Amino acid sequence: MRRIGNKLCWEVGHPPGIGMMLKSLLLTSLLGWASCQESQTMTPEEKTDIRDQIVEMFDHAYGSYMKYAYPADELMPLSCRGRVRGLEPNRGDIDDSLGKFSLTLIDTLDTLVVLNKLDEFEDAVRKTVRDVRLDNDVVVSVFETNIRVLGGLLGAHVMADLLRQRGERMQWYGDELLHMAKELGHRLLPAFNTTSGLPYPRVNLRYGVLNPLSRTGTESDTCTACAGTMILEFAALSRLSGEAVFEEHARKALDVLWEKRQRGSDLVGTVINIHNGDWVRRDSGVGAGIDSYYEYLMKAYILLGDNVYLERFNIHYSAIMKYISQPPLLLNVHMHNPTVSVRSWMDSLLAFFPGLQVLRGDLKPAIETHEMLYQVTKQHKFLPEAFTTEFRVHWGQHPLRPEFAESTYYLYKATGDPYYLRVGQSIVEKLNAYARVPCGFAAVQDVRTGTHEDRMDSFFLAEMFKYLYLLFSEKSQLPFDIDDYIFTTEAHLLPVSLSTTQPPCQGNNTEAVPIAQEEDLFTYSCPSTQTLFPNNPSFAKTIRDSYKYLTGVGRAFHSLPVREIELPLHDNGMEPVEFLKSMGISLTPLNEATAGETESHREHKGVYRVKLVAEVSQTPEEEEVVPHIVQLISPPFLGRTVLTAGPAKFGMDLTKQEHGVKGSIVKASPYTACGPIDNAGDLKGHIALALRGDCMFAGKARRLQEAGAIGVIFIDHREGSNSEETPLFQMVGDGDSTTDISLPLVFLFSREGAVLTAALEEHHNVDVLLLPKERQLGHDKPLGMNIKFRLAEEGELEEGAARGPTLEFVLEKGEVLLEEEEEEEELRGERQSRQQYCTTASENDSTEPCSSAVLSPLDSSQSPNSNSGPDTNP
Ligand code: DMJ
Repeated sequence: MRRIGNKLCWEVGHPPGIGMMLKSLLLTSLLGWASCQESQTMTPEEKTDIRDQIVEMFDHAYGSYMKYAYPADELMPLSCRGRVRGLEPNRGDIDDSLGKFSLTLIDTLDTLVVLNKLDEFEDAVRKTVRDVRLDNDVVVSVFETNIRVLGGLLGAHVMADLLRQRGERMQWYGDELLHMAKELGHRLLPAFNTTSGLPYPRVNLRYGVLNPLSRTGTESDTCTACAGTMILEFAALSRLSGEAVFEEHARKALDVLWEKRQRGSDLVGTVINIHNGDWVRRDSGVGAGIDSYYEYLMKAYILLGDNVYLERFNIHYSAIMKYISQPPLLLNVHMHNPTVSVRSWMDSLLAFFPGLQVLRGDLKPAIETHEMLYQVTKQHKFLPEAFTTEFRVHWGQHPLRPEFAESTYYLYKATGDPYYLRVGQSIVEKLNAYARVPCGFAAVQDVRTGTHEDRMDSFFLAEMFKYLYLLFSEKSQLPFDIDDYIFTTEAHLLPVSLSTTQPPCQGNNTEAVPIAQEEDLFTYSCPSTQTLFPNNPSFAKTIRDSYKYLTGVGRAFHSLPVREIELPLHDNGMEPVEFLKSMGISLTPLNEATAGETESHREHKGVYRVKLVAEVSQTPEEEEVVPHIVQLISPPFLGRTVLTAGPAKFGMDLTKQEHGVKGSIVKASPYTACGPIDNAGDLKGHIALALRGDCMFAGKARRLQEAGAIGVIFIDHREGSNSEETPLFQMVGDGDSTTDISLPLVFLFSREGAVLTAALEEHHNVDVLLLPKERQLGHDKPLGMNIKFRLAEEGELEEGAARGPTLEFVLEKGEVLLEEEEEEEELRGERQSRQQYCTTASENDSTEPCSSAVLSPLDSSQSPNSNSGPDTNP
């Protein structure tokens, strides 16, 4: 047992680890301190109002699910019906959560108890016991089924048992939920049948993994979080059921991940080979792909009291704080070369991390990162799935994820600062304003457009409402002592008393080898008010205040030194500032910005000195997405059907191919191109069509390249997506080198993809041209000027004129006009031979009606944008 000063970190009667972080760290004592804080207070009445509002919202969401969707797995809140796997278009790997086991009902059970809806809970448990089958012939994600369904059953069993023991309710309950949990545990176990002990990512609930009827078992990789997020549920199942096998398997998987950590950096990668334990993706962060692995090490220690988990967590945590944390940012690095960030964007899943930092007692970075996330939500209403280091949208989807609410709850518990109640209030208001629909709450397809998606994931009911309700509730208002429980990653409640329940098998404990590590104040202990806030009741506010204006337009997150550039004047008759302004670049003359400059510098003839206000082109995320097209050129289309497409950051650069890439299209088999390609013979020399989802774009591209395809058109699996409503993005690689991929790759949203597949079905032979939109055949370019910028070499300009980098711009109008004319000639020739093209600029064809399938080009409001989907989500 360890101490901070004289303060015990857990309460008398509990062995080490039990409830430690929850009872003391989380933090009754801090609330006492917090009450003296002068921050925006919230009256008890206001808190009650908001809590009532949250209950009303829950009723709307859960009521809609039960009314329109149950017994289906999920509600489709726009169609007001249930989502049944196989009856709706396949959405790829997202659908692996759906096992025809009334997912949302099970995921919601213990939320009903937290919200004091005990009648509804009893009724829902009866329905679960009566209706739910766990032996369906469905391939499901092991990770999702574990955290949502097994966790849901266990959390509900624990609550049912509690109510039964009180003698008022649930007297009929005979541990049925625990029996179901045990059955499900056994159905997941075949996934662990690998030489390494790392689980397969998917399992067939009826046939397991290796059975020929299972339709799974060909995968070789899994994500780190997928393998490392089993221990809480599996250990709880073992300890409640008396069967050791579950805890043993989960612990073995954690042992493998620990063994495979990069010994130099103590970081782990994102994807690992389940057979040989080699890292498949070596980028390392705290968000998508890894997140709950770290969470479960810390919480396994809290739940099970085993020091090994804490020691491992602490070593990883030091590495995270050394390499990944750049407060307030958390940026992925390469696990072998951790001093270099591999991304300039963050994903929304990392929003859970401040909550974990609270459990670890590291409040300062938790407050900083949380504040940064809050600023992002203020700017975009919700946390986009991915956003850049300058807080622009990188991927605009928001599936009503709860992680930000979760961290807000932990920070409020830790600081008692009513500021966090205001943050919670803003979450509630935004959900009502922007996600509420008549049949529930709908995910946001793109935070920039506010369009909805027909999905309401079960975690919205399992997690979001729990954290929001708890945020606005006093301990005394809850039906049980919340501090006796730990939240799983899906916010299911497991009792910390499990740590006193010995594992059924004592012989296989993970060995506690003492691990040398740097220790700090909180390595083995929980924080105290005195340590964290010595004489500084405004602790949290002081930290937050430095991050208040993070997302101001054109402002980087840290103050950059003023960069000077010198803009030489050329004899073009235009003022450079005016000229650049016309291009959307805003510059401030240095004499307004800097005092104390010598006149000679300011007035040098031919050189205009400016301060670079916006760091244009400095960061990769600012890159403009160059719209591409898929143009159908064989009869009867003859170039009239033009589909707007997104480019890829890897593979062949189509902007450098003068005439694009032409070929006839063939559908890949399997369509997702995630397994061995069956129809290599058909694909050879053709452009492959492949469905997005299930595995990485890069993996698909490699397989199709090997099969002999000459290009790939990826088609979105998200039903109804289209380029008019969703900004284009650039596909990104898999985090490793993609230089081996030389194919041209483009991406079509599903509505455009449907045009192409319909064309293929009808005409069998469809030739297409892949090229940047601006080079669309038959589409005249407006005449313009070619502008070149270059940085002058030091000393290249007249002596004394150039101090520091110098930007030169040259207008080359005449030369370009000549090229334009040549191109015009070429196009005219092509037009004559093809007879007709649909383009407004074409003189000959202006009377030809455009095919209805011609999709409008991106308008200027959509371009430029730099929206690429996170590469963890192909
Ligand atoms: C939840 O299912 C879990 O929190 C999981 O760990 C990852 N995130 C989703 C919700 O965003």
